[in-house]
Amino acid sequence: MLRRGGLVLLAPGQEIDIVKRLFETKRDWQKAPLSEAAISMLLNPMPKYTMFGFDSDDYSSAKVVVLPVPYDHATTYKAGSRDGPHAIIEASRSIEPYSYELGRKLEDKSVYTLDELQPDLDSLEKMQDRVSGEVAMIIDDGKIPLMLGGDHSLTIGAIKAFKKRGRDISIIHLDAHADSWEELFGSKYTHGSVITRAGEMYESIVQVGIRCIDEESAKKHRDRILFADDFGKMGAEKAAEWIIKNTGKDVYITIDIDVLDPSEMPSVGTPEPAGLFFRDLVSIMKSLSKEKNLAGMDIMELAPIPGIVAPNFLAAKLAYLSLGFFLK
Ligand SMILES: [Mn+2]
Repeated sequence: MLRRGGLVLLAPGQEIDIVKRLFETKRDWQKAPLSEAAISMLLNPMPKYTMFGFDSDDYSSAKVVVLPVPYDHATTYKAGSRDGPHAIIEASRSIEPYSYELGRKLEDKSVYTLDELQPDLDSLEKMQDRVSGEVAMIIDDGKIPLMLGGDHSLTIGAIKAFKKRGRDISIIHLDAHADSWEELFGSKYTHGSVITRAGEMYESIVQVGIRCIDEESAKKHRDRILFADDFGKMGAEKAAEWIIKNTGKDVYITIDIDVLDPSEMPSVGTPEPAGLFFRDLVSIMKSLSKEKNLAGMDIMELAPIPGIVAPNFLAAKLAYLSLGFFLK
């Protein structure tokens, strides 16, 4: 039996044997004819429930550790990103392992998926500390954390871990929103203050795809921002050159998935028109991977819409290609 992508390829006739065997094990009252869909499910069992369906239990060989965080208590408008990690992992299991863009497939043993991180409901800050603890362990083990959110406030926790460990990183922030409120709705730790908190830890920050910002930050931080319309005029390649020039060697890439245009990415809690596209992000990742070391990464704020799976596949594919470029 050959496994390719999410499918099991059977030798001719083999499927009939399997269905027959399954049928024979049933009791009489269960011997109703199987529907085509049921047969297809029996013949094509899904790969393991891990990122990309990778079949490896070996943490030590992993270069990347996926940390799913189903938490959206710091959301300020429409909640739902607590379902993001599950939707991304679920979709990622059906990605074709060979990528023509990478010219290869990612190795199963290079990516290890942790269990979902349980929420701490006491406070946003406590939850961020919990994330920080997990991420610190991953970086202590010399591995690259890939956090799947969850709302963007969790990124504060991840960056805190790098700071605690004294790591010298630049932050590349891709988002529709500048997230630069000092505080929002009485809290310094919501998803609207991520970059303000990050800025207290690291000076080197660039923000790309922004199209929603408060007046003070727009003036104060103009030099570190590529607004979405700047990006549109420059194109992805020039934009990547700008990012490369304005950041250090080791980068933490935080992606609020609402950086994408809502026509391509409707599954977000706070959509903004006139965004970037998937191709732009892939192009940026490819360029960055030639010049930078990936210290860590996150993909945040995917709030799946029931029945609309394309955005979930987009997020999963973005993770696959990004890791592929950087792991080389
Ligand atoms: Mn955003």
